[in-house]
Amino acid sequence: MPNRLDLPAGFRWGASTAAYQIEGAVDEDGRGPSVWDVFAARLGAVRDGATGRVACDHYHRWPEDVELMRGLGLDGYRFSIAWSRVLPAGAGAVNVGGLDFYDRLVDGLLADGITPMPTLFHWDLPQALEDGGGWLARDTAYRFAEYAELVVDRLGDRVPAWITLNEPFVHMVFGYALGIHAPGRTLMLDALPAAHHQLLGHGLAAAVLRERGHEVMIANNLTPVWPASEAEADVAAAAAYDALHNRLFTDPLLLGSYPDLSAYGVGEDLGGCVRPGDLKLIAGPGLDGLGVNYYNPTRIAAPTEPGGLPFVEAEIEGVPRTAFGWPVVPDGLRELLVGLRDRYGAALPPITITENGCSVADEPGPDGTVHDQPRIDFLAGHLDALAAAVAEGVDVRGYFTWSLLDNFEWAEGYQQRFGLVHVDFETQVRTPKASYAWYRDLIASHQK
Ligand code: IFM
Repeated sequence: MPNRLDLPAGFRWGASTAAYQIEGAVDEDGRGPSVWDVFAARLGAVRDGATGRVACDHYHRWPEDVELMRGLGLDGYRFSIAWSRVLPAGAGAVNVGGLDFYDRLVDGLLADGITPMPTLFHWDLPQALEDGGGWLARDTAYRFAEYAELVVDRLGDRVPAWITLNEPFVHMVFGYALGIHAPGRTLMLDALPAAHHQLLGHGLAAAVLRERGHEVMIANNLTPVWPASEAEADVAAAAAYDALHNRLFTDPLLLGSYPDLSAYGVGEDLGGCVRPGDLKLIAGPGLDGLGVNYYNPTRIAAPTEPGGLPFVEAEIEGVPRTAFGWPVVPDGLRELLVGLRDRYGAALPPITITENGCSVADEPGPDGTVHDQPRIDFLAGHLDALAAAVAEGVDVRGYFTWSLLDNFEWAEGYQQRFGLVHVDFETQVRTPKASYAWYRDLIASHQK
C-alpha cells in the first residue's frame, strides 16, 4: 500500500485559513462591514454570541503566524482577502490601507520562502453589496471581477496562482438557502441564483487573472455520495444530491453545462438566471487547477414524505467522529479523487487539496502541551488515502490542511478547534500542538 511518504517529489505542503476567521480588526484602517459582521451581531446567530471582531488578531500578529508557518516548513499558505478591507463598499473607493496589509503579508511569506495562495472570496461579502441583493444579484459577479482586478494589479507581481471562490456550495446552502451562515437568507431552492452568480463571478474574474498571465483555481467542497441502500429510490436520491452538492459547482467549470436538476423541478437555466453565453464564460479555457476541500462522505436516502427535497441525509454508522460530530472516513478522499478522474477524464485539471482537517476538543494539558492525537490520526489516514489516489493515477499536486490556527468557526463561534496551533482567545497566546510537530516532521521527511 502506498503511503504519504510516497507522494511525488515536488508535492506541495501547505496550510489554509480565511480572513474573517482569523484577522479580527474589523473596523481598523478603513475596512468596511461584511455580511459576517452584520450576521454575527444578530442575537442567536452564532454560538455564544461570538463574532470575528478580534478572532486570532492575525491582522496585528501576522509576523508571528508567518514564523509559525516557517517552523512547519510550508511550501505554500492559503489565506483569503477580505473584500471589504480593500473595497469598503464592495465597489468604488479603494482602501489603500487594506491592500497594504496584504502586501506586507505577501512580502513576509516570500521572505520565508512560502508561496502565497490567496482566495478572493471566502464568504465575507461587503455588506453594501448584500444590501443590493448579494449573490442573488447578477451585478455582484461584475463587482467581483473588478475587485479581482484591483487585487491582482497590486499583488500579482508576487502571487502566481489565485483561488477565486471558496466552497460556493456551502455559501449558497448555508448562507442563502438555510440561513445558518451570513447573510442568513432562508430561500431554499430560490437560492440557486447565488450559485450561478458566484460561478459567473468566477468566470469573469478568471478572465481578468488569465489576461495577466496568472493561474486560476477554485476551491470546491466535494463529497462522495453514498446511497443508503441499493434500492432504486435511494440510488436516485443520491444522484440528486450529488448533482446539487458536487456537479452543480464542477460540471459548469469543466464541462460547460449544468447537471440535470429535474429532481428539484429546476431546468437548465436554474429558474431563469442563466443567460446565453454565461456557461461559456464560466468554463473559459478551463481551470489551471481544481481545489478540493474534503471533510467526509455523505449518505443519502430517498425522502419519506412527498413534496420536499428529493433526498434526506442518513447517518454513517460505525466510524469515528470528530468533535464536530463529522464522520471520519479517510478512504472517502481516495474515492472522491478517483471518482473525479473517472467522471471528468481529460477535462480534469491537476488537483490541490485546499482543505482537509478536523476539529478536536483540545486544550493545553498541565505540561503545556496540546496532545491532539485524533488530529494526527486524521491527517495521517487522509494523506495515506491521498497517496493511494495518486498511485491510482490521479494528478494531485499539493495538500493544504485546514487549519493553521484555531479560529472563528462560523456559526459555531470558537467552539470547534481545527488548528495545528492552539489559540487562547483571551490572551492570543499561540501554542503549537502535537499535530504541528507531526506535520513539520512529515514535511521534512518527505522533502528529503
Ligand atoms: O472553517 C471552515 C472553512 O471556512 C471552510 N471549509 C470548512 C471549514 C471547517 O468547517
